[in-house]
Amino acid sequence: MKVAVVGATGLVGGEILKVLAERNFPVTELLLVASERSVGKQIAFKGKQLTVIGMQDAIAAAPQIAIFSAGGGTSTEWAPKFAEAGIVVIDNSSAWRMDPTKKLVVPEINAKELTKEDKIIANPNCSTIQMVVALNKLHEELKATRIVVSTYQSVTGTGVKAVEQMMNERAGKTGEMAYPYPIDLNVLPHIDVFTDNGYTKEEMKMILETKKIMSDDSIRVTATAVRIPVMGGHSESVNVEFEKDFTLDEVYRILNETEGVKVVDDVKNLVYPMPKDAHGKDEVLVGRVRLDETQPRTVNMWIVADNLRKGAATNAVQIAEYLMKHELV
Ligand code: 2RA
Repeated sequence: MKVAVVGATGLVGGEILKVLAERNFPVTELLLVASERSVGKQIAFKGKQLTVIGMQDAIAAAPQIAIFSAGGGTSTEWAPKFAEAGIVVIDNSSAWRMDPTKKLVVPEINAKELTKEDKIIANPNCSTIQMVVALNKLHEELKATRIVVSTYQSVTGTGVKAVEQMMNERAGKTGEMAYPYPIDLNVLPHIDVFTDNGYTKEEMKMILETKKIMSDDSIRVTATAVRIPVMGGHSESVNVEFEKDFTLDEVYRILNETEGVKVVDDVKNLVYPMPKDAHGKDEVLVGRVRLDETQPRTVNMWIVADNLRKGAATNAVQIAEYLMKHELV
């Protein structure tokens, strides 16, 4: 399989290269693609140095799959050009996620909807992916009616500049600011831009993408997205109300049977999911599972995953694996 990674010099791009190598994705030729200012840079893949090329050269080289992680502007402009050339685009940006003509795919949940006609496939937002992986089977069995989520998101979700801001602050150095305020020793209730309803775009992504991936517009979702000075993964406090009655044991049984989930929950021994444990892993870790004692048929849980892995790179590579396995590319 000839594969292009567009945005190869970014944090997610780097993680895609790692995931392709680790999972032994059968890459016959890898094209590393980035904006003009990165063309000519050298990046290692499986022990070989590869040279970064530009967008037009990537199209001319005719890969079968292009995994984009270069921001919404690049995806809006270039994904259709790749698709017109017959290249299947798996896009990590928010550009195509809510387009009704494009599929928004988490392989464990809805890859079966993919067909040969899908030339631009959207990868959901990181904080949405980990939540729906944890909740989808519970929804199938118990029917979720309302989700209240608050996130605690890693600076790696913003990118290299944000990691540098936090590290500079930690070292007492000044440098470029990725956020409007200091992030170290601070918490920002603000991810992505504010929208007219007072929610941020990150919060609206969680609300809208969840319904699309779970194919259920009736689920009521409300979200508060928060940036914290952490690396390694995003954490989420999730309160879910269901239509059907259940016991806590059933919730554990369903979570234990959910593909992609690892239950990490033994509070007597102080065992619960943390970003430092999720870092570098592909599973979504779920713990602190308990009944909401204020109302029936409702549970609280704590969901943690590496936002650069299952939240971005791994999910995209799993989509590519599915396309290949089912001969859709
Ligand atoms: C963030 N969700 O963490 C974004 C990354 N896609 O800011």
